[in-house]
Amino acid sequence: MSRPLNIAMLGCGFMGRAHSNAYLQVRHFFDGEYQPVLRACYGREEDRAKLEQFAKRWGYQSIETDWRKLVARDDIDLVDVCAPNFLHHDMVLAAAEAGKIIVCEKPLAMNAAEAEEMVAAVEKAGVANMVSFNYRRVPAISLFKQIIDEGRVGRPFHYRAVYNQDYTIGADVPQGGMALWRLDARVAGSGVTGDLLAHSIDTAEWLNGPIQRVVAHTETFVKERKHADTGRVEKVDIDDACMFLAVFQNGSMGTFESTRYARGRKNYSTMELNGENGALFFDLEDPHILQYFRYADPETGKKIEDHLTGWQRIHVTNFEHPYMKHWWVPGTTIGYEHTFINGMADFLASLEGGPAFQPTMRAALRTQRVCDAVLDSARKGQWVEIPG
Ligand code: SOE
Repeated sequence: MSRPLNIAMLGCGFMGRAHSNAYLQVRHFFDGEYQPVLRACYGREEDRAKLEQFAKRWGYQSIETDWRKLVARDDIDLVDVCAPNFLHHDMVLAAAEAGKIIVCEKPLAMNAAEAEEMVAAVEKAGVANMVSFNYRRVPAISLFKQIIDEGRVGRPFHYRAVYNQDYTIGADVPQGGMALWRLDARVAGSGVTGDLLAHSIDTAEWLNGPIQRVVAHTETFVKERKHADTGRVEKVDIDDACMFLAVFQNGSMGTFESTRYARGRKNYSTMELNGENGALFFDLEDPHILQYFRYADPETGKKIEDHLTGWQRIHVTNFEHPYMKHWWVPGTTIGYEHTFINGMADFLASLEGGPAFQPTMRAALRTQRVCDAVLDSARKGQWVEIPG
């Protein structure tokens, strides 16, 4: 039997589209009781034309230009926060107060202090919640996790993550406004640390456990940019690039690099784990492939290295691979948007009594604490411990 789940979408940009698509598609591919209904979407009064177009394109039944009014509406079950980062805190607090189920885009908040209040609010209200760190739901990254959990990597020594783009190299790229709010620290909280490394940290902690301490260096290559809202040239306060070293609680060492100045790189995210008995490597520019190096048998610990040993490229599209039995036939591929659909399927399943969903806001608070520690370390030029 199908049960309607009435959605309020706060934000109609890139993530508003990705999440709306997930609600529309999820039941075409994953069975379940809850049927998402696109009840209403929110945008600012000054963006009304865009909001109306968004509502029409995705099939929202109504629009609101006051998000507080929308969050409080009785015909809404789930509030999805896809607005720019500075709004996450107030929107989540209001949604929790109204007793709604909450989906929040990453990063959870502008900083850990805000994130703590958000976690306290959703836990006090007892509302189900998820943070959309969508890359956990790339089948090859889920398989990365499965192979670790199967004990095939053994004692981990090194974890290496990169997340590079190149779209802000031009000094004439403005900061702020609808498209480029990620360059405005007052709206985004931070630069690549909160926007890109938050993804790398979330997957790193999921795959390799908690990070204990970090030491970081950040750089802002273009110091002033025209602001799209004010028209004035203003100081740039975000980190354009960030590199940090990490020590994980399991004793392994990590390196993380992120920049929006890596000419040629559009959304280049890689991760590698080197363990005693094996290694794994993933590259988002080759998203269906997981590379696996098998050195020893996990059962016997016996070395299996011989003249055939080498990196294995697993094409993660078979029915036995994570999520893939819901999609097409083996060998055919899925894309970026499917990571949001896979995530929504897991979240809806958790609401229906299935496995608990991760990451919740509590889990995302850890990522936020690591981001804060990275930025703090870069300011101080010294190692910083992660609290909690
Ligand atoms: C930034 O360009 C961005 O859109 C991030 O905000 C997303 O989280 C990332 O997945 C793709 O890049």
